[in-house]
Amino acid sequence: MRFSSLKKMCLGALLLSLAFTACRKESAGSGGRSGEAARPLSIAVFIPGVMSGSPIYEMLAAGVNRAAAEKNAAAADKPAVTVNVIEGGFNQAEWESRVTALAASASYDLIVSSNPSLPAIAQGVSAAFPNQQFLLLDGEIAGNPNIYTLRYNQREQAYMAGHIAALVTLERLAAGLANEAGPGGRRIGLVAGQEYPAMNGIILPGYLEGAKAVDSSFTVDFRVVGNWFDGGAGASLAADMIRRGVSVILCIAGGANEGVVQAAAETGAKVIWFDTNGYGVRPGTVVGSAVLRQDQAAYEKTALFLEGALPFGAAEIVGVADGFVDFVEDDPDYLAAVSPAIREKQAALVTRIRSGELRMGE
Ligand code: RBF
Repeated sequence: MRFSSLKKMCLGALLLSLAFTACRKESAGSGGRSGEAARPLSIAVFIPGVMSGSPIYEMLAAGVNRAAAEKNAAAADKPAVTVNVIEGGFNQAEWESRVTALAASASYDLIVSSNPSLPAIAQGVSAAFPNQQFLLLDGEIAGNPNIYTLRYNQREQAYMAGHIAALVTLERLAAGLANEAGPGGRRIGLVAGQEYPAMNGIILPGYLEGAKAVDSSFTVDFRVVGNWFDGGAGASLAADMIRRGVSVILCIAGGANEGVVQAAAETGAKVIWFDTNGYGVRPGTVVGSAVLRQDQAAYEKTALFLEGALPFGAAEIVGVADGFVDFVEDDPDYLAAVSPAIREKQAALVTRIRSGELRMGE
């Protein structure tokens, strides 16, 4: 008697979970469905690292949350969308199993993430969980009907950074505030968290190209922290560069950027910020901000998903002309830190890129 009722309960639970799974499958990507007793859509934001110190991830979560909040505000009584932000931590070897677990849970209509290494991970997970859909920024893969990607023209972003770094360096040399970086010329610095194809193949060459547009003798002192959090390592790499005559450094090292800024501030050297407006991080020390509108991209693409209109299978690339990459020129700390002569030259460059007169494929 007890056994058979247990069996019934198990059967009931099984049927329930099957019905639940079927419902989930049907609703995926159909944010516009006319729901009777519809459950909310659920979105997981997977952060490959931690949010703190990495604005590219903070912008990701902010954009998804904004799209969800707008959808919920428009919904009659109960939430239409729920968002869970999950930090994957700095052990990159764990990311694939973390994403697999999210897909295996069948709890999320959409997994959102941002990182050049995520498309390959999602591709593998997608083969095992073909109902799972992904929205991935800062990465690229085309042709998987469950994966949409958007990446930025980071050659433009890095070019603008190199251009201002070179202008500031030349002015400092002329004013006797810096020494030649060594025989053979002028040098600017770049501190990266790690080496990866977009860094070595797009960002570093774009940065050098932007500097060479100012003066063809420029070279780049390129240093790698080895992780995205060690401020002490960032500081010692920057201090070593500065000792060798570099006086402007671009930092793309997440939480380690703090150390680069510290070392620069102590010696009077300057920093170029990447991804977000960083002038306020250390006014007077940060003299350029080449930004991504990742918050806007995350917002727009999540909203499209919620309307059932995200073009899965597509891989978009957006740049300055599309409004997703830019150089911040109107911040009071930029106006205070950088001379009018430099601002004018930088503005002329940015205008040429915005208008499409200067185009660069990445
Ligand atoms: N950028 C960050 O700001 N923080 C990070 O924790 C971070 N982790 C990364 C991990 C990997 C495996 C790769 C390939 C890139 C990472 N980036 C990180 C760099 C990021 O994708 C982007 O290139 C930079 O933010 C410049 O836009």
